[in-house]
Amino acid sequence: MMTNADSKTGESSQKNGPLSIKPTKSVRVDTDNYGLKMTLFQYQTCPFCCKVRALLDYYGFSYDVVEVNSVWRTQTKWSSYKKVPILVIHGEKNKEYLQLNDSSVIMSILETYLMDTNQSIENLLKFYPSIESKNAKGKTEIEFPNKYFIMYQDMVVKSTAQVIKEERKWRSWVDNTLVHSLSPNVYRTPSEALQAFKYFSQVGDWENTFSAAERMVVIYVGAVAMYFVGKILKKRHSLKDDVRSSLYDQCKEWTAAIGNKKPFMGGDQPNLADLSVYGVLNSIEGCDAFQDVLQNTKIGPWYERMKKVVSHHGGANSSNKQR
Ligand SMILES: N[C@@H](CCC(=O)N[C@@H](CS)C(=O)NCC(=O)O)C(=O)O
Repeated sequence: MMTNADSKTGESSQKNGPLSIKPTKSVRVDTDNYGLKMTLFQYQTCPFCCKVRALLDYYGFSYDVVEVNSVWRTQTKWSSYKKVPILVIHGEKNKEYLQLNDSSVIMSILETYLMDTNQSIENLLKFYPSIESKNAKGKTEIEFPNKYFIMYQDMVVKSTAQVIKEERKWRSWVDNTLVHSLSPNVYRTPSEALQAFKYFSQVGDWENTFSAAERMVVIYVGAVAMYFVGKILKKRHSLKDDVRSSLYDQCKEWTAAIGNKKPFMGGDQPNLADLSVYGVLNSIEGCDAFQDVLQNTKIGPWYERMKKVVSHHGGANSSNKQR
């Protein structure tokens, strides 16, 4: 077993480390007084990265973004962890930087931090060890067993155990169920797959990430490949033949769980489950599948509420947030 923090020891001295990479974009929020300097290494339309951005924007954090080239991944060569999102926190205490891996770990650490912003992120990172194992095909897999846990330590907790469990349950449902419906849906037909890739190219600023020729190859080859991958994933995750109805069922399950007595799963304000579902659906907002979801389920009003509260930094000034 290694810890999330240990995995970074020694890498901070590398020449081409994360701090040497020029951000693609800077998000600045005037009211941000959290005092963290952060860079998100991401793909714009990766659902896991969208979850993290939903949280950062909701709480009104300022942060830089490095858009990673999904083919060459040059921007994450410095990291032994090969997935995105990666959140780099600059200059915490003795370390040049801290590396936070995995969307759910990042969300849990920041949520824990917000309960008392005097806590050091370096210490919080120790609560989220990673475990490496080999899967049946011999590929290394990394798991973070505590990723859905907020570390309450000696804080006063107002929420009931039931509410806390529900939040964890739905966060896990997002990563293990909802997310698996995306690819089979957005790549359902060759033309939808092409439309999805064109949308990803547009919002992911691929004009600046790839040369014109590379972009064409990525879009057309990617669309064909993902059309077939979508079919494999549909089988693997036991989706219905009509993959749309699996996605509709999941959205209906989510809105039914919220009920009609409160605006968000978290009550008057979104919790990490709301932010996770929103982030994942936000990643496909420009695809036909998302428009179909709006037309065939009642998730629209909740989604619009989320969009508003996230884009207006509804959770800003949450230092010393009580949970
Ligand atoms: N459990 C991870 C999953 C992240 C993930 O799978 N990211 C994809 C992009 S959507 C990735 O980086 N894939 C590259 C790879 O698997 O090598 C999280 O929640 O952050």
